[in-house]
Amino acid sequence: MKTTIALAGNPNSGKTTLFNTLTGSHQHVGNYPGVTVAKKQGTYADNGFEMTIVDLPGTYSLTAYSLEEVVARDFLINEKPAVVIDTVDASNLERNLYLTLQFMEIGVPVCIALNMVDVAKSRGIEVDAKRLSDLLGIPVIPTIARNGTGKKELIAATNKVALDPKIPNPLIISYGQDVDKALVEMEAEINSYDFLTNTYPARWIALKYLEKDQQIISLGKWKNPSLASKLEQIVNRVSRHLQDTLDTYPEAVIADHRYGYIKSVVKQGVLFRQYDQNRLYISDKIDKVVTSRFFGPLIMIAVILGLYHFTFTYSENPVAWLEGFFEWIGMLTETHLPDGLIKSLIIAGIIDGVGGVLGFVPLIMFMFFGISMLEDSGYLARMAFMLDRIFRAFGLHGSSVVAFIVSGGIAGGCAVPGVMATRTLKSPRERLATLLTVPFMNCGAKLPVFALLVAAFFAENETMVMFFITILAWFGALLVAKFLRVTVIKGDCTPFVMELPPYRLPTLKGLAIHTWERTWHYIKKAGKIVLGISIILWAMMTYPNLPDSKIQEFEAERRAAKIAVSSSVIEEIETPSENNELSKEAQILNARLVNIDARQAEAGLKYAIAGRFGSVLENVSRWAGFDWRTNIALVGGFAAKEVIVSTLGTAYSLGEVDPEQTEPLSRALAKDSEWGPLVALSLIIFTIFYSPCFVAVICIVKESGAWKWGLFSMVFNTVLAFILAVLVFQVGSALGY
Ligand code: BGO
Repeated sequence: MKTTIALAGNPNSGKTTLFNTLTGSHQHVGNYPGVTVAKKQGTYADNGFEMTIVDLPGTYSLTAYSLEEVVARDFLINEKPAVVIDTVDASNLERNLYLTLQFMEIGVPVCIALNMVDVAKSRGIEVDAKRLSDLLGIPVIPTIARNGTGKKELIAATNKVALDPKIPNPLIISYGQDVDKALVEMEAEINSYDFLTNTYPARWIALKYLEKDQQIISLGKWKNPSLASKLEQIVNRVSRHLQDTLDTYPEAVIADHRYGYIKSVVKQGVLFRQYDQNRLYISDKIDKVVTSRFFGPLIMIAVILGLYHFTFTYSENPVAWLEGFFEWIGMLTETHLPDGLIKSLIIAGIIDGVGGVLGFVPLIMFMFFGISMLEDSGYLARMAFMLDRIFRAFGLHGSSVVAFIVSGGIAGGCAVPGVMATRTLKSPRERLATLLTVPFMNCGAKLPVFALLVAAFFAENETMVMFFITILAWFGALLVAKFLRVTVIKGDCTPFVMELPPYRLPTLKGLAIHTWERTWHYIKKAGKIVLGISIILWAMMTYPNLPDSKIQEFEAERRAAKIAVSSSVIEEIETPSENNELSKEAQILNARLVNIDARQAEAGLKYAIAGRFGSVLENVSRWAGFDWRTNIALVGGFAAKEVIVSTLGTAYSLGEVDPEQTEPLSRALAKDSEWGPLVALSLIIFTIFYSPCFVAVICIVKESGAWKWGLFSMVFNTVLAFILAVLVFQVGSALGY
C-alpha cells in the first residue's frame, strides 16, 4: 500500500533532519507548482508498506500571510495527505503547538513528532508525551531526529493513523463571546452559500475571514461577491466592537485564545520546567496563587460573595428610585384616566407587569458590570479551570463550566447562549448532560424573582441568601448531571482542554459597553416578550367578568353597610377632606367597604380564566405552599421567566384593596398572610429547577437534535422542582417555620 505523508513544522523544529532520517537517500527536490518554493519529496518503505513523504515549507501558522504558508496549506487541501507528521520542538513546546492546533482546526489527521527531547532535557524541560497525546487526542512520539531515536515508533504511529478510516472532527476552540457569536453567524452564511464547504470546514473559513486571510478573502470576492460582502460586514462589526470594548482586534483575540488553549494543555501535567522564577510571565505569577489548590477556591468564593455584595449594596437606591418612578406613573394614570378596562389594562397589565421587571434594571446592570469585569480580566476562565476538577467527578467536562457560567452560573446569564456554548464539548454524552443541566443556572430572568423574594423576606441577609441560591443551583445541576450520566447518558469522560487567556486590566469603556449590551438585551426582552405576555395574562386574569348576580351581591353588601350608619358618616367617607381625621364610625365603615372591595376583586380574579386554572392547580401546588396566584405566575414563567414577577405584579395589583393602586410588589407580598419566608424559599427552589423557558427548550431540541430531550427537560425539571419544593415546604412546616 502506498500513502502520501506530509511533514510539517515550525522553522528550526528539526523537520529537515527528521526528513533525512526517515527517507535517507531516497529523496528528490523539485518546486511546488507555480512557485519557487522548493519541494522535497522522499520515500520510506518497510514490510510492503510504502510512504511518500513530502517536506512542507516550515511555517508558524496556516493563515496565508506568507508564500510558504499558502504552499503548505494548499498542499494539505489539494493533495489530501493521509497524515501530517507535525514536528514539534519539545524545548519550545507552547509556540510549536500553535501550528498543531491549526492542523487540528482544519480537521486533517495529525501525528506529532515530539522532537529535540534531548535539547529540552538539557534545559531542564520535560514533556509527558502520553499525557499530551491523551489531552489532544492524537499520537505524540518523542524523537531525536539527529540520531534517529523514535523513528520506528513514529512510523508505526503514522501508519496506524493512515490506516484509520475515521476522519477526525475539526477541533473547535472557543474564541470568547464576541468572536464566537460572529463565527456562528458567518458559519450559517457560508453554509447557506456552500462556499468552499467541500474543501474546508465552514467555521475555519469564517476564522480565516476574521484573521484577514487574503487568499480566502479574494476567493470569496471572486466566487460569491454577495456572501463576501456579508462576511466582511460581520468582520467589520466584530472588529469595531473588539476595538471599542477591549482595545484589541480579531487576530489578536484568536491568537490569545489559541495560546490560552495550549497553556491549559501544558498546565495539566504535560510540561515540567525547572523554573527560573524571573522568567515567569505576570499571568503565570498571578495564576500560581489564583489557581492554586488552597487559595484558588477561597479566592473564588470571596470573589462571588464580593460580586453579590457589590450588586445589592450599590443597586439598592437606584432600584428604590425606579420602583418609586413606576409608582408615580401608576398614580398619575390613576388620577388622570377614567375608571374602566383601559385604566385597568394600563395599570394592572402594563405598569405593574412590565414595571415589575424593569424595576430590576439597576440590579441587573450592577450584576452584569461585575460579571463583565470578571470576564474581561480573564478571571472567569480561571474559575472554569478550577471547577473542572469538581465537574469531572460529576461526569461532566471542564468546558461545561463555560456553558454553566454563560447560562448564569454566577448570576445573570441566559440558558440560550449557554446551550449553544456546549458546542465546544467533543463528547456527545457530556454535551447532552451539560445542555440538559445548564437551565438550572440563575439566568438574568430568574434574578428578579429571587431579588423580589429576598427583598421581601430575607432583606437582612441578601448577600448570603443569593450565595446560597447560587450554590444550590450548581449543586442541583451537578447532581442531576451525575444522575443522567449513570442512567440515561452513560459513558466515559474525555480529557479537558480550555483556553486560559492572559490576565488583562479591563477598560472602563469595554466594561460599560458589555454591561450595556447585556442590560439592553434584558430591557428589550422585557419590552417585547414580557409586555405581550403581560397583556395576555392580564386579559386571562380579567375575563370572564364576574356575573352580574355576583356583583349585585357585593353591591347589596355595600348598601347594607351604608344603611347601618347615619348619612353624615357616608358623606365623611365620600367627600374626604385633607385635614379632617375620620370619625370612629367612619373608620369602621371604611374598613368594611375596603374589605368588600378586596373580596370582590379576589372573587373577580378567581372567576377569570387564569384564576380558575390557578385554582385547579392549587389542589396539588398547596403541598409546596403555592396559592393560585403563584400558580398563574409560574405557568406564565414557561413562556419567559421574567413573566413570573410581572404576573405576580399584575395578580396582586388586581387583587388589591384598591385595584388601581400600585405599590411595590415586595411590600405587597411581605404583607400578605398567604406568604412567609418558607413559601418564599419553596418558590425560590421551584424557580431554580423547573422547566426551562420556551426559547431554551427550542434550543435544547435544536442542539440535541431530538424533540425528546426538549420534552424531557420540561417534564423532568418540573417534576424535580416540585418534589424539592414540597420537601422544603413540608419539612419546614413540620418544624414549625
Ligand atoms: C544544525 N536533537 C538535537 N540535539 N538537535 C536536533 C534535533 C534533535 O532531535 N533535530 C534537529 N536538530 P533542521 P528545520 C546545527 O543544523 O532540521 C538540529 O528548519 C548546525 N548546523 O541538526 O534544519 C539540527 O528543517 C551547527 O542543527 O530544522 C539542526 O525544521 C551546529 O536542529 C537544527 C549545531 O534542524 C535545526 C547544529 C550548521
